Amino acid sequence: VPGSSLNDAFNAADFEALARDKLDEGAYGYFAGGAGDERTLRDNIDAYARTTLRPRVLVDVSGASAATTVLGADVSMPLLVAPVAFQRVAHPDGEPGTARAAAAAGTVMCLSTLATASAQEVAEAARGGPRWFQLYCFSDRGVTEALVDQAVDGGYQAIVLTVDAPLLGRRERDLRTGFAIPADLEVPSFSRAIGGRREATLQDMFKLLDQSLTWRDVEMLAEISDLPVVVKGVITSEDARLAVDHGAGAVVVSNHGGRQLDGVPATLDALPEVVDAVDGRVEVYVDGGVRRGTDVATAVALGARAALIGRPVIWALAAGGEEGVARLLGLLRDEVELALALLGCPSPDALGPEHVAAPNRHR
Ligand code: FNR
Ligand code: LAC
Repeated sequence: VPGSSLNDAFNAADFEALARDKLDEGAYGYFAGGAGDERTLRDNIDAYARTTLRPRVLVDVSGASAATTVLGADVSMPLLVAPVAFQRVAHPDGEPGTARAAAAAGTVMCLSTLATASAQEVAEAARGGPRWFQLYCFSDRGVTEALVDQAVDGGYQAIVLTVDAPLLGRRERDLRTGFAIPADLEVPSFSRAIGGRREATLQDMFKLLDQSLTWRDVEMLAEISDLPVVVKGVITSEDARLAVDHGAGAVVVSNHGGRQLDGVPATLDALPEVVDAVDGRVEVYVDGGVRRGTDVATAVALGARAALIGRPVIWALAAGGEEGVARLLGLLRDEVELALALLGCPSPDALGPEHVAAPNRHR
């Protein structure tokens, strides 16, 4: 029955099924797909399935709460909304809708540089909601600085610098469908960079980005605003140490949802080495393959301060706009709270490596 479908969605996979029916092939392939043979895309999910939980019983969980903090800001749960480009391709509510749903759920929305709404529009749509701005640096420094200024003016609380995409990964689904953003769907950052509007593929947009970024640019970014610079896309201990040494305010263990270098480890498998290397100096977040409250608990147990989710938010947006995202985040918050209670953890801080067992993973 049309209209009732949203209430029939009880988990992230249900929303994907709904979204698949609504989106055309090009859009679905863009959101769902990964790079190359999509090994890493699959492994991000499989890594959670390889992990088992070790609950403790007879712990008083009567006052249990999933609430925590990220970068010192209160959030209702250790689950944040990852930056995902072109959200109006999924639904006209787009990024403002996602931002309102995240704010209502009490969690952070991270806005992509390649959004189909400006940082200002999103800030106005979700006043008071905690939000971060994801940065891709354009070769034209003026454009990049304008983006950072907009983030500062819009009350964004962090700059999330994505470092795993100096070039675009090879996404064969998009090559096959010829996925492109039509000229009537504005990507404000791109319009600014080219001084107008036109139809463009993601590859066209990436050609305008700076491929020469190095760790020095992390320091520069940290200097041009007072916002913490969160480095997104670190999966080795070497880079984790460099990130901290160059002033990163936090790091996100991410392989871009398996969309960049195919063949890299699942992020859950890379998390312990990054957590070890960072050694508590900054917060560590993780994304990729998180689909359940138990996945969030697993990530936090292994040292993540919070996890982020990408695709499920898009499926919910496609299925039901802002309302869909609100329902998804509500379901996930319930799942996280239940997972914590059944693990014998009154709060996320009570989770530790002892709550997780996996082959090759030693306490
Ligand atoms: C992304 N991701 C991403 N990351 C980023 O830093 N800037 C961006 O604009 C985008 N755009 C984007 C589009 C789409 C369609 C997807 C699926 C992903 C990566 C994203 O932030 C995150 O790392 C992954 O999506 C996490 O994996 P899951 O949750 O999708 O499995
Ligand atoms: C993507 C880019 C926009 O993954 O980050 O599609």
